[in-house]
Amino acid sequence: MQAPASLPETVTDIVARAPVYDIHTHLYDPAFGELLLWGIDELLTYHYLVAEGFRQFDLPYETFWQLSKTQQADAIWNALFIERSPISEACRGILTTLNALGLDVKQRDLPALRQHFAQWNVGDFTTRCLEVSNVRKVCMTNSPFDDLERPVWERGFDRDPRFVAALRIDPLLLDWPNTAPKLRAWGYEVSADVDGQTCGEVRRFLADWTRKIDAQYCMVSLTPDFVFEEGAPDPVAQLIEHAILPHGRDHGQAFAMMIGVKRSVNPQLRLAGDSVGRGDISAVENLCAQFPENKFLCTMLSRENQHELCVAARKFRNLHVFGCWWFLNNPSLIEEITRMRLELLGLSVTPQHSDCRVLDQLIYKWSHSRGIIAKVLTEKYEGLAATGWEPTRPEIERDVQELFGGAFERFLRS
Ligand code: HDL
Ligand code: ZN
Repeated sequence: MQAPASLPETVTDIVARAPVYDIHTHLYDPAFGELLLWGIDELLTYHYLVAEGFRQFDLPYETFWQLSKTQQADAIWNALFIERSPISEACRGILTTLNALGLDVKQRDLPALRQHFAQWNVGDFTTRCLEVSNVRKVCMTNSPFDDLERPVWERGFDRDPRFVAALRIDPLLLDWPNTAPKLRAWGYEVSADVDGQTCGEVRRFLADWTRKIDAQYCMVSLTPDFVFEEGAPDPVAQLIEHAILPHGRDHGQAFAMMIGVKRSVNPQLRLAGDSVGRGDISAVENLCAQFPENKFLCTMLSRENQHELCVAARKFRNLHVFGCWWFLNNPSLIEEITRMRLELLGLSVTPQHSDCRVLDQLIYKWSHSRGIIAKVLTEKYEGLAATGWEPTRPEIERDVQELFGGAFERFLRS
């Protein structure tokens, strides 16, 4: 008779088996063709590794950018994997992915790795990655302002049900003067000054695209200095108050704010050039308090914002906190933030999203996060057991499903 599994073993097993809804990624339905990135050269040239590579390169930025994708990958492989051990999270992640795909990384043989990926087609590889990572649903980031993406939506395509859409509207909120002419060109009667008609037309634009892509939520990334006061005259506040939020109420659609990005602090790094700044939690509190009929999703990029974001979520049930985003997506910070969230919010939170830009990354980002989330959850269940409250396997399975997308889906339906 086998001894019953220990609590750590039970929690680890349940977390490993629980399918995940990955609620924010930059992946695409395979129907988008080249926009869906995958394979070893895309893994190696992920902007996280570009930033780390430049810390070791002595070549000028432009020299690197003029290299082919393969040459860029070679440079990063040599600098971060061969000439020194790949111990950073982004480097280790590639090795976790390759190992999980059954590849022998100790050979350190990049040409052999390339030969392996060359044998895959995107459809089969998509299924393989979703299976290995145990991800049941991937939410994309879909922008009507992306000139490569928009035509695919306008042409129409048979959707892969494993990929759902989120409506990304950064240019509308962050660059209205240059965005208004685009909406006019698309047939929306908007003007540079944000008046009543303009807000009505922006609502029509949001509704059209919500229907077109079946948007699960509407999202924007915001700089650290983002503030909000009801009635404020600036275009951003006006568009939020008189277009985005009424649209959200009309469609029961949540508004996701990703706050704290300092865009392009080093433009020579291109996509890798963004940084982080502490945001103002009062903007989130004001929106949640002044618009109780709206649903807000929020993740903040600064470690210093995490505790106050948890406290804000305790105050407002129309606020759902998610993810250890970007510069927070590292074991030490995921553990700290997840422990804080479980202690303050219980299971009414979505601890993680992957933010993947390359399909294969699903494997490592979820493998690494599952391990940390299981560790923190075990600690919490052991705390319960110490009081005499014995958590059962079905209860733990139910709880983990909540954390891995169930609470999020319920919040979106609420
Ligand atoms: O704005 C965002 O959605 C960020 O996630 C950026 O895309 C960023 O470049 C990123 O990929 N972070 O992981
Ligand atoms: Zn993102």
